[in-house]
Amino acid sequence: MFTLIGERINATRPSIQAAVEKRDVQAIRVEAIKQTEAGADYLDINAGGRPGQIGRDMAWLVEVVQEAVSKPLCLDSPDPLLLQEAYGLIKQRPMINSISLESNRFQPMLSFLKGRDCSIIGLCLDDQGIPGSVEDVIDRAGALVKGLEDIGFDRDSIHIDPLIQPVAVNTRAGITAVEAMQGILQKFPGVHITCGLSNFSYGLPLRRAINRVLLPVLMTAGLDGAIVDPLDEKFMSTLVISKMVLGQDRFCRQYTQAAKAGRIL
Ligand code: THG
Repeated sequence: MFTLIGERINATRPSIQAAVEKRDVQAIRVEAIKQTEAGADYLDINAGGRPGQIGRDMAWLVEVVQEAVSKPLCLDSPDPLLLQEAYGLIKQRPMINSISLESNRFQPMLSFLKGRDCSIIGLCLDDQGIPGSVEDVIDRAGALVKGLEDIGFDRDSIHIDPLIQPVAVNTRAGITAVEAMQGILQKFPGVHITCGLSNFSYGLPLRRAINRVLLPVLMTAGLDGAIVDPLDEKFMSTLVISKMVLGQDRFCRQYTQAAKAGRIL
């Protein structure tokens, strides 16, 4: 199964930031309901960074979204204390987004995660910053898997994010991601691979056209989840077709349903 994480409730988006500041329940409800209807499996919740407010903002978002829909949440923050507060409010097994290898964050995050019932996104980020080579990405994935397995997580709960680079910055960003994903799955079979797909097209015009081609390329390398905008209808159409092409749609049932409903574009 492909794990679709709806990215829209993110306070780095100005409209969400404004809704959070005004405590505009309706604006957030609409985002939660629309993404759920569009087929999101999880709703990413990122409260942004209002100084001194972020804990309260995150708690408010979690409560408003859970009132509106019954979907598991993907709690998006690097701060274990903030995650701990939000975790105390959740009603369904969440995804924690994310743990990284940065030395001031790795151990505190492991302490928070130990004994909790959740899935977890592991970012291939350490003190050296963004990984340079394919081997770097695979090594970091290995360190994440080891740290998480050591505290009791099974591979099915681990989603590795190799951190896709903008292709406008690095010509080989796409092929590096492909090779890294293949290598991770070869060395650590059973883990999941996810990413924020839109990083790749950063700085280029017509980003959505790029994102929806990148998707099946990466799925062929083993990507089985993504943090994306599920209201992008052409993207969602590409996802349905890609699953069918890659043998993940028995009897072409989902494709046929989507076609009937006018969702193949
Ligand atoms: N990996 C992981 N988590 C992540 C990311 C990642 N969380 C945050 C981010 N990246 C994914 N989420 C978003 C949320 C919103 C937008 C992009 C990524 C977004 N982008 C518009 C744009 O870029 O054009 C902004 C304009 C708008 O307001 O719509 O909205 O990589 N693990």
